[in-house]
Formats: sequence, C-alpha cells, structure tokens
Amino acid sequence: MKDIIKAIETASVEIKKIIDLGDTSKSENENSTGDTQLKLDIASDVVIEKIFSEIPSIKAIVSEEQDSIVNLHEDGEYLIAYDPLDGSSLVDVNLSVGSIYGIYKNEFNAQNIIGAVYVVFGPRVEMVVALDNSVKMYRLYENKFNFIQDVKLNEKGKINATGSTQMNWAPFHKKLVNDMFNDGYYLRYSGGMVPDLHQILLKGGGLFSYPATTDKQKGKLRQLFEVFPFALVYEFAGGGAVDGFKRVLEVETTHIHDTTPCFFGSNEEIKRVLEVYKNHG
Ligand code: AFP
Repeated sequence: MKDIIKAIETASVEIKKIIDLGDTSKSENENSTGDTQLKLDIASDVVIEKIFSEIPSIKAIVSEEQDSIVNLHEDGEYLIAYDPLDGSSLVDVNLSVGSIYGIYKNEFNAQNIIGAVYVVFGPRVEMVVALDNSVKMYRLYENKFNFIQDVKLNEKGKINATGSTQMNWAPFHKKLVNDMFNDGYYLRYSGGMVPDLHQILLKGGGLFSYPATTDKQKGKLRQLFEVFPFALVYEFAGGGAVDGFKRVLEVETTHIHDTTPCFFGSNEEIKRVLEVYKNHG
C-alpha cells in the first residue's frame, strides 16, 4: 500500500507540472461518458497509468477516462479506479480541480473498497488519504507531500453544496435544500466535487448532494471513481455518505461506469436526508 500512495504522490507532482503549463484546450476525443476530453485530462491519465504500471502490487486499474479495465500484474493484490482530473469544466476558469483514487481488493465494488485518496490542485496541492479508519491530509511543498493534520468532521456543519439544477430536482429534494437554507446553511458550490467535498471536510461539516434528477434518474456522479472513494473518506472522517436511503457503500455496481445519487456530510445532515427521503422511495 505504501508503494501505491508513493505512486499517487509521484503522479500528482507530474500532473501539477502539466497544469502549470497552462494548456486549457480541448482534444478531439470523448470519454466513455460522452464528455469531450481536455488535453489535460488525457495527459494526466497517461501519467497515472504509466506510474501505476510499474507497481507490482497493482493487479488492475480502470480510469474514468477509459472504457475498460487494464490488467497490470497477475499477482498484484490491489485494484485501483481513478478519475485523473475531475472537474474539467472548471479548468478554463482557473478553479480548483482534483484527482480521485479508489483502492479495491478482489472486485471493483463498494464492498471491496479499502482505501481512498484524493488530491486537490488549487492554489496549493493537498492530498487526503483515507486508510485504516483514519483520514490524513498532506500538502505538497518542494515536490514532497508533508503531513499536515488528521481530518475529522463535526456532528453538524454550516455548508449546503447543492448539485445539479433546481429545474431537475424532485419537489421534496427542493424542499430539503430550501429548509436547510432557512435554517442558516450557507451555499458553497464550485461545481468541482473534489474542492467542494474538501471544503466541507476542512470546515467541519455540512452537506454535499447530487440527487436523482428528472434527466438523470441515477444521478451524475460515478460510483467507482467518485462516489465510493469519497464515501470512504467521509465515513472514516466520522460522517456519512448515502444514496438517500442507505449507505452508498451498500450500492450495487453492475458496470464500471455506473452512477448513483449521493449525499456526503456530517451525521446531522445525513440523518436529515434519510428522514426526508424515506417517504419517497
Ligand atoms: P466535469 O468533469 O464535467 O466538470 O464534472 C464535474 C463533476 O463530475 C463533479 O466534479 C461535480 O461535483 C459535478 O460534476 C457538478 O455537476 P453539476 O454542474 O451538474 O452540479
């Protein structure tokens, strides 16, 4: 596992260098979800795949940017699902973006996730590692990641990060969001999952929601690359992650690019979601 974390650190230093080159242009390719890829998405993906392919403990990898699983080392113990650069639509406006890694054993599904790492590329580069029931944050300085702090959520927070557009929300979801604002929650939403969830974690708590919508009944965010890794981070930090009805780490995966509605937050907010959603199953 140490080798994998080290590999992610090395890849992040390389990705930071590519971001700093300032190329925000689009490529001519689409990924499997139909998004036009940026040259930056492709370059980050290539860096990660190359570095992971040299780690013997990694059996197979799957990237959000690719259609299928890449087998690496037959005797490897770990499987890694990763989103090389989440939040590509924010690159042109110079907001923070991030990489997300889910570390699995045996099979790519929620029951088998054992670790998660994400890296925020903002004014600073920070890496958060969820392993063995703890969440630790590191910061990049002179090409090295240094430990900064353990990350723990409060029981209740102040942030309400609301995904998708109100036009496509169910009326009860809209009421939940509005009730929270009426109770004093602050809207904080950049449209980048990594910085938005990082903010909630570091500011002690709140709620990030990406519900089922009229245009996307199964939500937008991808299980293996985005939702399960962050679910592990939030659970290990003392909060929770649900699909409205149950833990997202109990959601079934039938295809590597499956999505799911999801809510991440501190315990009070997660209880509130479950309470509202239980009447709308
Ligand atoms: P892009 O990769 O297309 O920018 O999508 C980013 C993202 O997957 C995730 O990072 C955000 O939380 C979510 O989409 C935002 O989606 P909405 O704009 O629909 O709220």
